[in-house]
Amino acid sequence: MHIQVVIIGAGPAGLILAHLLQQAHVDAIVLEKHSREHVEARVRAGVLEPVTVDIMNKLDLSARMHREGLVHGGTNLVVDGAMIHIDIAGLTAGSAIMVYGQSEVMRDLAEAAHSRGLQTVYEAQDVTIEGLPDEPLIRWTKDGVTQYVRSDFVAGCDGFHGVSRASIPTPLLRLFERAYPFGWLGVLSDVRPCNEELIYANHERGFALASMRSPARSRYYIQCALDARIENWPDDRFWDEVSVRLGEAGAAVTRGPALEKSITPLRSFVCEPMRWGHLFLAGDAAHIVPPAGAKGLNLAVSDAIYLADALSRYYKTGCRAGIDLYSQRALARVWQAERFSWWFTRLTHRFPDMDAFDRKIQIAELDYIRTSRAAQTALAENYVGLPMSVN
Ligand code: RFL
Ligand code: PHB
Repeated sequence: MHIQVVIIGAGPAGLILAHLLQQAHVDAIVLEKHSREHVEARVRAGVLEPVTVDIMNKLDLSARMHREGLVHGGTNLVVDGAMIHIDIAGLTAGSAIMVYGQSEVMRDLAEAAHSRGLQTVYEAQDVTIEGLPDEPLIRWTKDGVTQYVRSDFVAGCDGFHGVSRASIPTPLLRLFERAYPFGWLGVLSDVRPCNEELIYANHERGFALASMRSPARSRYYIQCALDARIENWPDDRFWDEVSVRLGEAGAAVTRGPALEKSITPLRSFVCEPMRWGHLFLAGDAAHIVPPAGAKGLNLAVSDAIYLADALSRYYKTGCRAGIDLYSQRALARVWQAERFSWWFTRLTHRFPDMDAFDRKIQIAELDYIRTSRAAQTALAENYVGLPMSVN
């Protein structure tokens, strides 16, 4: 069997790419290690940039998002209890973020993949890529039967731990990495959010984030030690801590049982280049950002847009320019998001080695943001996502 494009991974990058390729009449198959239920059950990102919303519109996949998602024209910072409102819409000529969970995005993408006849194989085990860099041969096992396909191209959309990046010889890659000395402990609960918009709080005891999924479902995070264990964080301890760190908004926190509780380590990571011959990397397979900037899912989507554009141009006109430029175009946006996420993490978190001087500098920067429209504009512009390059 031969197919134009094999996509490994049915996360946001893989499924957005599959839908875009279908629109461009490019043949593709998606191979996903886990079941569809597993992929949709993962509680991850919650904030969509306008670029992501636009592509869901363009794919005619946005009806439920517009019905159930929450449009926020602002966000908030809290420093030692006092709130700073960032008027995103006012500072960016009307841009807004869409609060809509990654699980909902995945459900919309997977349902449409099914109804539109996209070839998707869930529970594809032991995927391997041979014949790289130029003549990919992809094997996998499904229900005990080994299958294989030859393809023109492979899109590695299989996340940080996938096989795609691991198939590239290490001497050909440059890896850039920063590990942070803390993690995030997240709780999802069916309680009313404590505020209409998100709140990012910098507190002496560490960072906290108040987010939401709907008017009846909240998502909270607190910075925790790298060796923190879920069993040491019973619900009451979590609610006490989040209420303290959120300052004045903390009083409005409604407590409830945790539907989900998880710990995520934080890291910044970029792999260059994002292409080796006929293999492309997209999304978490090529880069990771700490979640404070809400950029992970959105970067996965912008990579998929660049890659779909490159491949559809190639199949339509034979022009390889998009393919040759893919890594460079994607990395330009990736590094902007890396910078913003790193900066926002440094601004809002308590680092274990921080001394009194570092703390004063953090507070001075937050004070500057409180009083400077220019500083607020820089934050708002990056938070809603920088425009995609079109060349
Ligand atoms: P994904 O979503 O990880 O999807 C990759 C898919 O590939 C599959 N896979 C394989 N399939 C076949 N063969 C293999 N060998 C495979 N290996 C892996 C996986 O099962 C999976 O379905 O990557 P993608 O598409 O690049 O999307 C990236 C986003 O999901 C990610 O950036 C964000 O969710 C990051 N992230 C967060 N981002 C935010 O903006 N806000 C958040 O609050 C937030 N929380 C998170 C997160 C990521 C997390 N993990 C573990 C990566 C919380 C967690 C726990
Ligand atoms: C979330 O709702 O899960 C969320 C929101 C904003 C972030 C990170 C996570 O920056």
